[in-house]
Amino acid sequence: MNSRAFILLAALAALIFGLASCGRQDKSGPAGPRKAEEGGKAIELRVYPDPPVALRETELMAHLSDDGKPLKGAKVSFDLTMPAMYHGENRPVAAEVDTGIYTAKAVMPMAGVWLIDVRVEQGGQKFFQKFYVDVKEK
Ligand SMILES: [Cu+2]
Repeated sequence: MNSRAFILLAALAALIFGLASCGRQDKSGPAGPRKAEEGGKAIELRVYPDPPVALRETELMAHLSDDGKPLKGAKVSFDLTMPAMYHGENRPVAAEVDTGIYTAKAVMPMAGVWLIDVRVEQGGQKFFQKFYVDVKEK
């Protein structure tokens, strides 16, 4: 085999290997759901798609429960920030789409680590949970 053919073969092998490793990464599956509980009040955050993609619409969904029962009629909002830098206010307000399930659409303008603070208010009580979400490059 001459050297030119060898280089071509090596490049082809690298390409195939690269595609194969991308395929494996894609099968790693969703990162969520994320759940935290305090004083019987549980907040589970799901994001669609998971992981979210920068500059694309993401659906945020909070499943709320109190002592294991779905938490109805709460005011829920999400506060989206990037710990590394300031991106301005990004606080979509959620609507209750089913008992204890609240959703809002959001756009995160940059890939990287975002902090999603799920804020809940019900019957004069306020509570929250913060979740880290890794946003992918477009
Ligand atoms: Cu940023």
